Amino acid sequence: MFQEDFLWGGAIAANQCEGAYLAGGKGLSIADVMPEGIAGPPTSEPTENNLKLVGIDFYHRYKEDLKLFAEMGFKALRMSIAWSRIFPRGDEEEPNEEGLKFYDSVFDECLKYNIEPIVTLSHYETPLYLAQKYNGFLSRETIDYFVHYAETVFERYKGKVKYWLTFNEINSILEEPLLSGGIWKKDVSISERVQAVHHELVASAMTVRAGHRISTQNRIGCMVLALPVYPYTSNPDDVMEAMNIDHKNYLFTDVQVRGEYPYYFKRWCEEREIQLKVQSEDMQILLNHTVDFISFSYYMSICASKSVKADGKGNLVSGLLNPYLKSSQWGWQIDPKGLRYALNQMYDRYQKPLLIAENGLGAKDELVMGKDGVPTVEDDYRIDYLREHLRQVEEAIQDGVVVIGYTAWGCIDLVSASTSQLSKRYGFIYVDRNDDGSGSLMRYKKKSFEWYKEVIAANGRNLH
Ligand code: BGP
Repeated sequence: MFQEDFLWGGAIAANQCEGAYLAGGKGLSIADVMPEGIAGPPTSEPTENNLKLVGIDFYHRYKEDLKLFAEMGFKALRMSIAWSRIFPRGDEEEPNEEGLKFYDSVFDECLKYNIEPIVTLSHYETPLYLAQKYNGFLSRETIDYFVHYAETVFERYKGKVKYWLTFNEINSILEEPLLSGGIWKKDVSISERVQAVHHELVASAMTVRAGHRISTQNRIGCMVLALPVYPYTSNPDDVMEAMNIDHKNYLFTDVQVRGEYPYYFKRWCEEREIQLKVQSEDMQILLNHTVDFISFSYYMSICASKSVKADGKGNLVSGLLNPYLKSSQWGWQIDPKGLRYALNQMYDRYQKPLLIAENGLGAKDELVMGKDGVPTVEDDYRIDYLREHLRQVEEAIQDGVVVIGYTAWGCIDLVSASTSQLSKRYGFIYVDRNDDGSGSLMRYKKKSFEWYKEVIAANGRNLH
């Protein structure tokens, strides 16, 4: 049984939906110069083939979109603030009032429908200036710029927003230093990546401190990319390999939730000749300002082997294909039970409330004429995916795990983070925009729209 105040909703990120990349005094962010997502190199300036520059024009159409979310009965909307709308370069003292006003209007509109905003402070959209001038979180200075930004929005939206997430998928920084850490330089060594990790973790803890100081109502969570890792075979070498990958991921939540680097971190660094630069107060800050809840994205699991090379594709990380699972059109392996497993693993380790901040199926959709003469998409495959995952959430709740919400990723079609395509659609709402940038930007309800609306209305009681 889902708790009565379960936060049913959807999730989006500013850089993937807002567009209007220069409107209202916004500065450039790294997303504005990554036309191929992580599939290709960044460009020196925004280029026309970058779909994120227009996105789905949420900046101008948020009222229409929020109305549709409200019609589905959303209790929550996970969204991000584009840091570069508030601080166009990232290192200014004074915020950009127009940027602040925009989010005032978005939050007011959410609250009008009793939709609780859950706000990510940094979702793959570091201001470009900070990336180029400071190499993002590789520099210690960026900690202060980030905390100043966080304090500014905590003050401004006090009373409107109480759920906050610090860094989206913080553990992806080891694989994607530009996307996740705003590190502009090429060839980022493992030592530099880990140094940036430390800076993000300290920034996250300082943000928790600031958030709690500014309002006792604030509930501040971390956000990680959850990735159950199964040993490929029962060979103990494969089991150890799976454990090592787990350790690399748990490193982040261990610090953010427990407040200290885990016992295995010292050896891990020594083996890689990493010498972390830590300031005297850092460890105390990490210890004293842990998060209130844990959120994570879940799309897939992977298999790990010591001897066989990875052959799968995946959400920023890839492993070996699991012969027992099917894959999405983008090669991500579909594993609903892995979500129950992830929830249990996480709860077992931390006993903190969990929020599923992202989950969904990226698929090619075909717009067809509906019975009522309005175009729609018959996305039964998406309904099946979501139903199976939600059944497993329910199982985890029966297991005793405390789950506070589920925000389906890309509740309205938006630009993909990894490939920057629009044809990789996740939404309950179809947006008429294509990979070549053509399209009317009109919104159409898919079949899954009605389905999700019924799930929310029944508080998940109709999933079986
Ligand atoms: C996560 C990101 C999201 C989102 C999602 C789906 O990694 O936090 O921003 O995009 O994955 O990935 P993609 O858009 O690459 O299909």
